[in-house]
Amino acid sequence: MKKFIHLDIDAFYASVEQLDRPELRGKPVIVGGTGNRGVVATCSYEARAFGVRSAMAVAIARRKCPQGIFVAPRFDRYRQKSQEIAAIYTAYSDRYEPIALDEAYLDVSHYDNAVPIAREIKERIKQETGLTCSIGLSYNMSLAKIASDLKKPDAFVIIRPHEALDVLRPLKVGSLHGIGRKSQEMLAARDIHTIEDFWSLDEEEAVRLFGKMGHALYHRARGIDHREIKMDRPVKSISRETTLVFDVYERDQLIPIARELLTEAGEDVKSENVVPQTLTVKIKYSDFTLRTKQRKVESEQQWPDVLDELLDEFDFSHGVRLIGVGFSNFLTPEEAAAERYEQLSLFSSRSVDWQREG
Ligand code: TTP
Ligand code: MG
Repeated sequence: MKKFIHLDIDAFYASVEQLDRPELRGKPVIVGGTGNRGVVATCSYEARAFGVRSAMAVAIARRKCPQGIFVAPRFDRYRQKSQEIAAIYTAYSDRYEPIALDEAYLDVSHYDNAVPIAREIKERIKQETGLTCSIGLSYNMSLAKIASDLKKPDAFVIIRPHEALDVLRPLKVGSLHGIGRKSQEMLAARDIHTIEDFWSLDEEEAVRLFGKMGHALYHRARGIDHREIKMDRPVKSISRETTLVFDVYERDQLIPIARELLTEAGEDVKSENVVPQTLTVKIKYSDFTLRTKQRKVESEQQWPDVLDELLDEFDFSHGVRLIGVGFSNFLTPEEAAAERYEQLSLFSSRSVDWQREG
């Protein structure tokens, strides 16, 4: 099963202002164009209690919340904080996709239990940046985002496969990423308000109303979303790991588990269309010490044998609590083919010459 985190800082600009100016904490802070003609970029949850919202005219916000403290945005500072946040979550996965300064998706499928990982990220963001965030964890990107929105602020919500439909059922259709305000109005005119109402549309009708996007919306409303993290940089490693139910002392008991992890990581490698040159095995012993061993791999056929060889290098007598299998040092398929050709021609250059002469 895939696992995704969606994280989103609470009232981002306003929280940074409250962080830097302690006198603003606990107060209705409204960040925006400070003239009366500006609009609200965001506001603290204290200001939201008065009905102030993003994109609202500042003049209206003043009327709703006369005691509001209006401050001008400081984008450089927000970018700085954004980098601090990214430095934390990128340490947990190679596959992440920042969506905004304060928002990102993270593929955490390689952790066999992603729950403590998600908690740790949330905790570290609080400790190290001083900001609270809401985190959603689920088996696809759409549900991870819905989860992080469900109980904002300072939320931590998991949506498991068997819960998805019940969670989705009562939500406003607008909770689905891809249904904005206009679409919501269009659907309301057809008496479709909740996701359960949206289920009454068949896929064809959804496509008639939303064009190509209709397919995705039809499925997302049913908890199905096969999107992957969009990477704007090459992956550096692909791995899978699992914590064992009991400490294991026997190599033979570890082999089938390691093979399974190899298969799963191997599938990710193939879907990424890369050719790994290094295979790594990671072992965490019962005393939590961590050891890794790695070897060069040239072709997929070698993976199982190299895995066995790597396992031979470990001492299992201390008891193993976690095992991981990973690939790294990727080439593109073209680079890999060129590499093979070079090696081949090293050995066969004479015969090539001979053929040419002939
Ligand atoms: P959001 O994450 O949408 O909002 P937020 O972080 O302020 O509040 P929350 O996540 O708790 O609901 O947007 C992130 C930042 O982007 C926000 O702090 C300010 C900026 N922004 C605008 O400038 N204009 C807007 O209309 C919105 C929605 C956000
Ligand atoms: Mg936010």
